[in-house]
Parts: sequence; C-alpha cells; structure tokens
Amino acid sequence: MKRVFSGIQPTGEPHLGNYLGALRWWVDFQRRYDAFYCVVDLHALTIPGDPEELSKSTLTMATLLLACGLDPDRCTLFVQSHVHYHADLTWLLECTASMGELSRMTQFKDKAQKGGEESARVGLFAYPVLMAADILLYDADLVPVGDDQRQHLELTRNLAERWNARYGQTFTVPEAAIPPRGGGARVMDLQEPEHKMSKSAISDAGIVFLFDDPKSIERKVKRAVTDLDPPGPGAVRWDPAAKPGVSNLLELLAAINGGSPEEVARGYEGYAKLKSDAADAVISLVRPLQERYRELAQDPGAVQAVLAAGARKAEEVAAMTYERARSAIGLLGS
Ligand code: AQP
Repeated sequence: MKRVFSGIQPTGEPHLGNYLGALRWWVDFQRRYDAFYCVVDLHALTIPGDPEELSKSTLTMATLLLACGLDPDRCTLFVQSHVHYHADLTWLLECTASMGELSRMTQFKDKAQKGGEESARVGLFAYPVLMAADILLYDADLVPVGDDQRQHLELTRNLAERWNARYGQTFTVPEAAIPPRGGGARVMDLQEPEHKMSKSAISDAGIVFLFDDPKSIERKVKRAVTDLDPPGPGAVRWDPAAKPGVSNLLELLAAINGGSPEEVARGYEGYAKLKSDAADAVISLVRPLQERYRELAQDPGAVQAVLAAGARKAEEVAAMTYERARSAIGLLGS
C-alpha cells in the first residue's frame, strides 16, 4: 500500500484554505493509503510566538484534526517534536542542501519581508529542509498539500534524488498530491483575492477560520471583494486573472458542493446571490466540525493518548529511515 505523509503548523487558527487545500484530502487518503499525519510544532518556532500558546495550540490542532475526521484506527497522528528523528535528519539534509536553492524559496521571501529579512530567523530560512526531513523519514509516496507547497515539495524531491545519487539509495522520492483545479488547491483571501488565505495575514477580515461563528462567516463572505462589473450574463464567471474575487467565491462553492467553478458560475448573474450561497455552503461545512470539536475538547487526555500512540508508531518507522541515512552518509553507529 502506498504511504502518505502530511503536516500542519499549529500557528494561529486553521482556516478554510487549510481545510479545502489539505485537511479534507487527509481524511479521504487515510481510507486508501498508509497515512502519517503530523502537527508540525517545530515549524511553528520559525516565527515569533508565545511558548504557552504553542503547546495549547498544538493540542487544539490535534483535536481539530480528529474533529475533521482523522481516525486513529486508520492513520497515525502525532506531534513532530515527539519524534526526535525529524530534527536529526534535518541536520544531515542541511549538510547537502545549498544556500542558493533555499534562497529561491518564495515562501521565505514573503514571510521574511513581513518582519524584515535581517531579523528573520535562520529556522525560517531552513524550514523547507525540515519539511523535507518530515516527508522523507516516512518513505512517503504521496504528500497531500495545497498549491502553495509545490515549491517545497520540488525541493524535497531534489534533496532526495541528490542524496540517493551521492550516497546510495536511501529515500523514497515523493510526489505532491495537490487538489485538482477548482478543488480548493489555493483558496484566496476574501479581501485581497490576489493573495492566498493565510493564518499569518495582517488582517483577519478576509480569512474564514474553521472556528468562526455563522454570523462572522456570513459577514466576511458578504463583504468579500468582487469587482465593479454590473450584474448580468457573464458578470459571474471563472476568470482568476480578470476577476480574482468572483473566481475565488466560485472555487469555494465548487470545492464544497462539487462541480467545476465554470459549472457553478452558470447559475448566477449577480454577486449578492453568489455571496449568500457561498456563505451558506461554508456555514454548513464548518458546523459539524465545530460540534465534533466541542465534544472531543471535553477530554484532552484522550487526544493526548492518541498522540502518544501515534508518536510510538511514527518513531518505529522514522528510526529505520534515519539509521539508513546515518549509515549512508558515513556517521559511526553507536
Ligand atoms: N490558502 C490556502 N489554500 C489551499 N491550501 C492551503 N494551505 C495553506 N493555505 C492554503 C495548505 O494547508 C496545509 C497546512 O498549512 P500550514 O499551516 O502548515 O502552513 P502554510 O501553508 O504556511 O499555511 P498558512 O495558513 O499560510 O499558515 P502561515 O500563515 O502560518 O504560514 C498545507 O498543505 C498548505 O498547503
């Protein structure tokens, strides 16, 4: 059976982009593949944050993943820092990666720009190598991620291929499993539809969080930026370059209710109905997740037990891969 790995950072609240671009595919993939999923808390250290908040949000994220439908009997769910091989393998990979290839990562450039490149953390620069270690440790064939991670996946593949060529066959070279076009691969910010919806955006106004109440969802979707075209035939159409806001709403509806964004567009002539249908679809999507989350959050001990069992299972697999890598690169065994 093919192996799948993916992770999510416990920074900030998860949003609709995380769900449509990644989490719902995780739920689907656990039924078909040997799936390893991880709350990547070490990645969260790459930007400033409150230590107390980090441990809380790690547990919150794990609880939410279970609420979304991850089933501990079908997948291995764990916290990245509970398996020390992630950090160990990162160092070995960092000693094969070049400054040049990491400098080309656009996510580093975007995030570093927000706080100033001089004060950006070294960990933020090296983050894609940690992500490569996460994936390669589990011999993953497939990595379900949103479109924004495409470049990091390419780097992972390059690092694995280079290592295998230099030190002998050690790693499985993974493929990205990015949602199909119109399937939520890149959900855009409702206020700035040229930018992806992101937890670390400066304003929350264009982000639908999975914990938002129906009123906030309705307000955010109804205030979504569209354009000034008058209503009528052709005003509502799938055209991400000319009509990014309208296209984003169509993509949301298509990703949630099915069909392609072009098909969805055929039912509309004006923006008000499009927005109210999109708001209803999002509210119906998040309501059961929120209910399930509230139930699971009553028993944090049970969630911790799932994570502890997951870490034990993950560690067994990670230890074997690390051992192969350690020996291939010439480190003396203990
Ligand atoms: N807007 C998006 N549309 C589709 N997929 C998305 N993902 C993130 N944003 C979108 C996917 O969600 C998964 C988990 O992402 P992450 O939290 O680990 O990191 P990220 O990609 O950096 O997500 P954010 O929200 O932008 O967080 P910050 O602002 O903290 O960096 C990934 O598979 C990602 O592709």
